[in-house]
Amino acid sequence: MELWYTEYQTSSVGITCKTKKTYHTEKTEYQELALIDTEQFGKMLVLDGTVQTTIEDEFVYHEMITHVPLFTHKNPKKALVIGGGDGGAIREIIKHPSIEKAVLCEIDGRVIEVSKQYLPEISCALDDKKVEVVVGDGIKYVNEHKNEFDVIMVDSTDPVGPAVGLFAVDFYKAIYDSLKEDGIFVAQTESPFFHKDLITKVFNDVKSLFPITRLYTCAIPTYPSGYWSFTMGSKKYDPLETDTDSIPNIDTKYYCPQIHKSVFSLPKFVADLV
Ligand code: AG3
Repeated sequence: MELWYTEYQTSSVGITCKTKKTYHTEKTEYQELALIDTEQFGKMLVLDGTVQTTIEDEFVYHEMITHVPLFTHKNPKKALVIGGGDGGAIREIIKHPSIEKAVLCEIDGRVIEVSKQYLPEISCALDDKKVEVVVGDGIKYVNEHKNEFDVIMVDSTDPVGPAVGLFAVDFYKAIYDSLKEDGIFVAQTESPFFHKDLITKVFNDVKSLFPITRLYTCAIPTYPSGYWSFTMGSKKYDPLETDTDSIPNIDTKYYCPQIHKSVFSLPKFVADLV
């Protein structure tokens, strides 16, 4: 018998994948969690019916949410990931030569545990000695840690349920205060095709706090519309002024010095959102 999994991305569009196996399903304290194996994309983590990450395309998202801000900063030593319990962003951060410490603050400890069990390719760095894992509320965490981080990445789920507060201007203000005086913040900000109002709102909120605000995009096949955005707020460094010739070679599949600046060249309809 064939079993197919569908995420309903909007009320009229979905992505459907033929599955090979269901490894795990549970209702955690915060959300419904599933770990399935798909023919096309390999193992897939699903939260509340939405695709979070897959073995085949996770590199795009995890490299783009981390290396763009890390290489925009001149010397990042301490980084924080809010959400991101699968560990993919952490795996990329610790590839970075100057990083001394990476903190993961994920509200749902079960996401971390299930990822460690079934997605070692993605979660492999969570036990690294430079990594501290905090199971807790990211909003509370940034409010309790002021002037501490060089780079903060918000690797959240969609702006519904447990993640609503991670798209609020008060939270961005707390992040601003949690960053050092030359700190950089990046958040995943959904699809330029399906979430236009959200992108405009987040950009304006970030712009009201940070002197430099930039939007960048990339292709991620398993996310709604296959085209995704990230919003950066920076206190001092402008990614468009990064000296890309001095970026060292690190082990990546999507990010490279050329991509560092080109992702900020936006199609007209996306540029018009901000
Ligand atoms: N977090 C962003 C996933 C959003 C996808 N949305 C959807 N499928 N409707 C990814 C977590 C990876 N560390």
